[in-house]
Amino acid sequence: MNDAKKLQLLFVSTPVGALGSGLGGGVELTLKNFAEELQRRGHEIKIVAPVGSNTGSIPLKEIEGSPQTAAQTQGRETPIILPENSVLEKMWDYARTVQDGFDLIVNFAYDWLPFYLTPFFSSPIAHFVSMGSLTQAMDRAIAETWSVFPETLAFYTRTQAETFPDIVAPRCLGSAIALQQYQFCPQPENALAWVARIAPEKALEDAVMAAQKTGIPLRIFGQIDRPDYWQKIQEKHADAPIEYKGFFSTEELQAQLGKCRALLMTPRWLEAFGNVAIEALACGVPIIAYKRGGPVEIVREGTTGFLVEPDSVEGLITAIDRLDECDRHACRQQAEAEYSLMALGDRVEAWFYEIVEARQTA
Ligand code: HBI
Repeated sequence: MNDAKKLQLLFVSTPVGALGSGLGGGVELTLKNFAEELQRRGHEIKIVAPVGSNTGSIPLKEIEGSPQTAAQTQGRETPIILPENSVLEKMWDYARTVQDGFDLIVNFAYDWLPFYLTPFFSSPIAHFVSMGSLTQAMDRAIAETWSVFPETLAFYTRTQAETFPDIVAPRCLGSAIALQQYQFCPQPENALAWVARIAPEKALEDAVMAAQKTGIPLRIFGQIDRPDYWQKIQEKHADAPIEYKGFFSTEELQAQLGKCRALLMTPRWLEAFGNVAIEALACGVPIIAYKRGGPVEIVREGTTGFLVEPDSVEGLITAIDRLDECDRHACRQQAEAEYSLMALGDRVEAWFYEIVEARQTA
């Protein structure tokens, strides 16, 4: 097949909220990155997303309806649930009616319905899986799609893909950021950074304890998702050198993050990727992260950061003491080499061509 063929692509968004609302977490940035980079390469993209979405210059079909409950809030044995007047159902009904006009439909939902529908569509469907294993019903839907159409699945990282049963040699796309929006900062101030939604699964208290023990101030960035949890941390560690900065735009965040000596990543759950890690690298900031999930594949031990025993505050402290071994230029260089939109675009384009080609020769 001629790789120069320009594709007509229909992107079907996550059903948990409108694009641009932040409710869709990291996958919102991923969808935007895919769309902008592929459009730049001459492919034609249309996005189907819940009403209220914002996709800039990319054509958008907005769909009304009730959102899907976030999968990470449900237990492993939760059955498949669709609300009345489901936006997921209506987005896929729209996709069905327009499918003949597209070479490929791309699913960004971590939900059962699009996996189930795959063999019923005449156009091929690519699935981008945005989280690790959470429920048995989704594990099965993903495994069954894998067994029939393995080329249609892609993940962020190997560590994430390995949480699913029966997935062997998965396609992993990683992630990317618009590097020109991040400025390299060669000389930091004496401060550490922590960037995430403030919620128990992100374990801010571990970073706070590390700041307290080392005496190095911790600057905290992110939406206060759980005010009760944040309140408790402040009460319990009243004398810790911490400062809450706020939830910032990329422009402001990168300016502040760049001035820090390191980014601490302390999640208790398995982070599928962790976009803040590559934002830090782009600013020249090394990463100190628990050795689980996406950061395991990002951090270059001793050069662009350290991976420490999960849930060990002592491990964080030891790594902080060794920060001088890291090289801020190497951080920026790693971001440029591995996490540019260009590099991501090459991987995504190769994936899409492979699916379209497999369908044509089938
Ligand atoms: N939950 N049910 C469901 N469907 C999604 O597409 C979904 C989700 N939870 C989170 C999520 N997507 C995104 O925030 C990812 O970035 C993690």
